[in-house]
Amino acid sequence: MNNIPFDSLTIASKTMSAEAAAALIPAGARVGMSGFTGAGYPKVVPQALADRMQLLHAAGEDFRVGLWTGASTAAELDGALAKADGVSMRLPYQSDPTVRKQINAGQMQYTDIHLSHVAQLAWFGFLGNLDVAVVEVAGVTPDGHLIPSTSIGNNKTWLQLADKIILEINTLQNPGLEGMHDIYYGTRIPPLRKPIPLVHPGDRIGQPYLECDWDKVVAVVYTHQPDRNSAFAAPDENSQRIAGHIIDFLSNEVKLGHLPKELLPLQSGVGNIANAVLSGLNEGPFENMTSFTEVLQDGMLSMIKSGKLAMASATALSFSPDALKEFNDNIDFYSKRIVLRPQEVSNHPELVRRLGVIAMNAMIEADIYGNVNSTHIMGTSVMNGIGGSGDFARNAYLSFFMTPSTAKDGAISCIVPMVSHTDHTEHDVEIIVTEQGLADLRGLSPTQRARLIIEKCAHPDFRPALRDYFERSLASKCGKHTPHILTEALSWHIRFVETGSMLAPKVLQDQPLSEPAQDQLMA
Ligand code: 0RQ
Repeated sequence: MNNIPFDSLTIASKTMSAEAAAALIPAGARVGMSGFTGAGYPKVVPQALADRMQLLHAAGEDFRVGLWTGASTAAELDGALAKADGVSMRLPYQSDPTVRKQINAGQMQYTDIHLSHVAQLAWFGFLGNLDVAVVEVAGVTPDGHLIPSTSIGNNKTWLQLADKIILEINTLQNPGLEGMHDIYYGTRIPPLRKPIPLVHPGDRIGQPYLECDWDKVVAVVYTHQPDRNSAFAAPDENSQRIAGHIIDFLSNEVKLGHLPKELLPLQSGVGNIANAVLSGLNEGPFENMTSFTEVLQDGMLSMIKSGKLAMASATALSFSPDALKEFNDNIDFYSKRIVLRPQEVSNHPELVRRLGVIAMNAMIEADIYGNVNSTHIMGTSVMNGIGGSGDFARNAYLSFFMTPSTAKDGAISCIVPMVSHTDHTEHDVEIIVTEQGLADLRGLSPTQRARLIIEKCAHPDFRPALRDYFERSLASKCGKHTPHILTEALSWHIRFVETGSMLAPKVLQDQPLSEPAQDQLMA
């Protein structure tokens, strides 16, 4: 319930321009903004804040803020504030080119956190006080409750914890969004935690509206602007092959009785490969599927349309312009089949484990033992962040990681002797897929994994060198459980940094597999 009486004059009395609202954010503030994968982020206050920062910087004043969000936002938020050199620290997931550049230049501190952990860390008090929340909503009910927008992310937490609230009411968002959200207010911090009572992706365990203490609302700004809505590339051949391997594998798991015929709830990461896998599933043999994921992209929308996906749970809707039109034109149909939740629920390890989610995430590279790097280029420069991949991978029923076998026109092998940064350890990675094939690592020891990953997933240009590295490691004096030649383990990355290619100057010729290796593969 709201803490103070709300009437029709409340909003009017607090309505102002973006510039006036931005002026209420002090230098050095920690600001929690809405936004998740380019959906539901504030559109005008961040730009006005960036303009103000630039003026103050020109006058010699230091003005930066700490920026917390749900996940990535868009040029009007992350981009604008980074271009104004206005962000001292950023958390969690981001994907903006200017932000990435500043982080990698050491000009912005970046704290990359599992997306399900962000709200609880804020509640524990580990991140410090939250000074201001800037949250986009689709509307306000007559009694002062907030109708969430196209993403929920951490909005519930930001609204509860912040000292001051600035609301952007985006009148372009479809009024039909009302009722699609499920805001659960039952999370507590230890020792008061109770089980989250969700046992099916479509369960509603909360309320459709965000609560708001209007006493804390210092500004309301009206906007009428679209979300980021980037288009997806049509699935390329590699993505289609990756999708094909996954679908064959899942079909076989159904035959083996490891999965029900409608599978288990799907989680799909962001990007073109993930979208291609969903397109493949839409054409594939499975019916009546469900999803328990964080971002609902075009692929899942098509699956809902075709009837293949009966119910989807997420925290954000991140559509291309075409998919957005389809969604808006048929919102009554989709709103019965989609539930949007706070990210602490959409990504909750307890629920991922209980529901038995099938997690499918993209990666940058994996090593021969199955450790996965999702975030760093050549070990030092961050790409985006871990996002929700760890929330799902560790707790999933099946955990897939997928990538083309090479990057940068074949100069980089995405299967390497040792990953240059580890986000998901071998213990959280069950199935690795490239266009070359699929390595099912369940129950295997590190050396068994290495043989399988090299033979099934590595590109033929790099396979001989990987075999050579592995066999020499095994023959060396090192431990035989996870053999490495430590002085060589990162030499592929070093070679790329120095020469622009991971390929050895003299590419090893493809050699036939040794007999023990063949036996292992056949087992
Ligand atoms: O570089 O942009 O210069 O062309 O990395 O690679 O192949 O376009 O793949 O867009 O699907 O992103 C892992 C980054 C994949 C993403 C990652 C280069 C490559 C290209 C991008 P260019 P692609 P995608 C749910 C789950 C972590 C978060 C996550 C990601 C660029 O999926 O951020 O999973 N995941 N969240 O050329 C050097 C390699 C490379 C490489 C690719 N081995 N070495 N460069 N690239 N492999 C969503 C959320 O949590 C919100």
